[in-house]
Amino acid sequence: MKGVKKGWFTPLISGLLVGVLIAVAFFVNFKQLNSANNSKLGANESAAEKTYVPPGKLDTYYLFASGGHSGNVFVYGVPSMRRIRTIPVFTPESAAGYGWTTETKKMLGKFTWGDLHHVAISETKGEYDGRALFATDIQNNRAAAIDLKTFKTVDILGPIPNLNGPHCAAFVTPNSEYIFLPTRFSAPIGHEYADVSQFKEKYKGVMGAVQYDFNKKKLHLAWEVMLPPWSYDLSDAGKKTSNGWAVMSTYNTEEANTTLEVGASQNDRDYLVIFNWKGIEKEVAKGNYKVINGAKMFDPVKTPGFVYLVPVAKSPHGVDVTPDGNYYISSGKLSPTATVYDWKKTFKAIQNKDFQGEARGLPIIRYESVRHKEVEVGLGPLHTQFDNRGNAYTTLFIDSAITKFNYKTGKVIDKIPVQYAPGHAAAAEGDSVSPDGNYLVSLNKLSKDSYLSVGPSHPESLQLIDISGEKMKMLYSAPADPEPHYAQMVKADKIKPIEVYPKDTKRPNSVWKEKDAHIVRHGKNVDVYGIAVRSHFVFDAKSKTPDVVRVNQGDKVTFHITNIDLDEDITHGLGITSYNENMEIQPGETNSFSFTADESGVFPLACTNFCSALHQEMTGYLLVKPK
Ligand code: RUQ
Ligand code: CUA
Repeated sequence: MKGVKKGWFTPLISGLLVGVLIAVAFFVNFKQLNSANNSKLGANESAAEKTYVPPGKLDTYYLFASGGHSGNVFVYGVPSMRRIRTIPVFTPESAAGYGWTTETKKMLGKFTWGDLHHVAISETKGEYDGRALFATDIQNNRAAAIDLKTFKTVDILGPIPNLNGPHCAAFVTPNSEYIFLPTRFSAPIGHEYADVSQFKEKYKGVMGAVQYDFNKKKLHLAWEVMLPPWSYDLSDAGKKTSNGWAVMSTYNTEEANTTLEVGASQNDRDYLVIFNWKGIEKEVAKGNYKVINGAKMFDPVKTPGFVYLVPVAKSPHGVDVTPDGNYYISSGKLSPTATVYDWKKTFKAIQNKDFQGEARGLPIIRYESVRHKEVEVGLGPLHTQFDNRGNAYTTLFIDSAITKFNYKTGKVIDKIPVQYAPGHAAAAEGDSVSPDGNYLVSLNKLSKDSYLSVGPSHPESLQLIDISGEKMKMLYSAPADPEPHYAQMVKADKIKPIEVYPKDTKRPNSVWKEKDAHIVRHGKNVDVYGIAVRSHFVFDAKSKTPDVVRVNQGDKVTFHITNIDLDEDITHGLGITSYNENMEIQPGETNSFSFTADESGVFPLACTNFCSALHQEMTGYLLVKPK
């Protein structure tokens, strides 16, 4: 019996035990799974909360992102990451009539595209001041200024003589004294002809120093610096203790004249180029320059003491000055290390002539004398941003991540994956002397599986990261059009846009009363001085058909239209059927376009911007009488 009892009892007990154990294990496991799910859900929920800006509420930051080869600037609100505006800069844009109006046509000249890589907000005492935004076109050698009162491009300078692809720009000095434009390509000065076999003798790098007159809203070229035939990459201006100096990175110090992929990756080290812009400014004021193609060219080899080289790991892609102005950080794209350099040590080394030789007549400062820390950040380090607690955030293109480290101690603190291949990152007030330390946006070159597929080419992505704590937290991913290169994030209350253009009765070509609208004919020139007001056009107040313009075939016709609706957001447009003419006229604005009426017939015209319930009735005719 015992045996029998034992026979059934033991299996029963052990079976029960096993069952209980499995149940417990399952329960524990389930609980763990569940809590893991919960915490994941919790993380997503809190991320969603942190980016949610309910209807009627506004974002706390503007993010100005470069639009790359679209030639535009994209404006986002942060933290919602909603895109709120496209500012056309180097490329025509029909919604705004940009490239059709007389003024914008003149600004764009013969160019219909640009490659807008870097944006820079104007600064006062090293703080973003919200007055203007600068950008450069690295293809057609131009610089642009955008007025942040109207969010419109107000001036384009260029093509600037002697420059070839100002990729490293735009970076402004702490009081917006200058916008520097160093070149990516070396070429013979002034587009002269010389075969690439004469690269070493004939080709040069150049750095342009451009100034902006905030009152006249005009850019002009102040002077240029002749540089060795290398490629200059992203740069930064000194601040606080290093104010008056600036630094740019270079590659192809090998001076390869073809197949740069291999040719420019031979040397173990390239250089950072340090220059004393306040000193050069004084030299140029004294007349120490040579005029080349209309530019005042300063030669730092002939007049030493203003430009120095510092060794850096091979093929660097940028250099960034810390908010306190005490350090500058650069990495070689092909080495996993970021080097933190010390400005004070740099000045001391210059004073003591602590050099390790020279290249192309420029002294090379001894690396060991100026290096503060070497930090293992990860693979493919590109650009660095900062918070307000002494931390740096370096993007890692190859690792698809961002590494956070303390730039004083060199200690790596955190690393966060991003989707995918980040170029730049932009921190809140990140290039100023006082970053906010709360948000960082990773500007990624690839999004792969992040969004619904739109075919073989996917959108780029902007990822919002919370950097307020010890660990970085991913908050949001917003798609972007090609191609975000750089962005700056500025406190929303620093930007003070106007609501309507001021009623300025002295403004050329403006008309402010319906009864004053008129048409002037001088031979073949027909000038229409009209108004747009909800919901009609008046071109000729004295005519029985005030919204009809009659011209002869072959006439040169100009429409000058003033929008006299001085109400927020009441924008009109004017488009002429079949004539490929369109413009936008914002409240209180006067705009014009001109064309030759070479085709005869009847051409309906209409307001293109929905302005009222009777927008559809806001029409008229252009009548072109055949010859
Ligand atoms: S560069 S992605 Cu055109 Cu700013 Cu480094
Ligand atoms: Cu005016 Cu639509």
